[in-house]
Amino acid sequence: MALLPILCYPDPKLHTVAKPITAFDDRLKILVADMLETMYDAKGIGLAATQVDVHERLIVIDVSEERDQPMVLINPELVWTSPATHLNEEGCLSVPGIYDGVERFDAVHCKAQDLSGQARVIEADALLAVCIQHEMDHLLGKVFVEYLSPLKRNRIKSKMIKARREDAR
Ligand code: K1U
Ligand code: ZN
Repeated sequence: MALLPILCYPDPKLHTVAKPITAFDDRLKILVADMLETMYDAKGIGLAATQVDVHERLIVIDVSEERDQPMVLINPELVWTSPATHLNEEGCLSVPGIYDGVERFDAVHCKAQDLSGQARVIEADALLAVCIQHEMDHLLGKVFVEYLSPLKRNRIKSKMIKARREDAR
């Protein structure tokens, strides 16, 4: 297994639209194992393949307290969204240190395939529903800061660029 480098906003590669996965092979199993290792190491509750520069429709999630309930969602699609929405505080491993509110559906039903290609529907609410929506946005090339005002987004962009420059010194 390997830790994968996570792309940092405003890297333009984060805006790539991911393609569906068609081969449920050993390469996919290794990628999933590496993404889970990377997510746990970074203390995240989710990770989209886009964030590790792989532009395929794959996300991994673990919202359990014990960090022992990994979920693998391949080719996810929302098949139902609740009428109610609410504002959630979100963070992102690609935008370290930034947290802000994003309006999300309270609950979603998400159809996805597992590592063997078997399709199932996950009924999610609370943090899992928020995380699924956040990760599915990554697969569309959307980062949560794009829901914020242009003023906030530009401040975040400048902060990230400055932090990267200082890290490189
Ligand atoms: O996609 C990612 O960058 C992972 C991201 C997922 C996420 C966090 C919060 C709300 C929605 C989606 C993270 O895991 S950031 C880590 C973090 O800040 C966090 C960890 C546990 C609970 C809440 C936030
Ligand atoms: Zn994110």
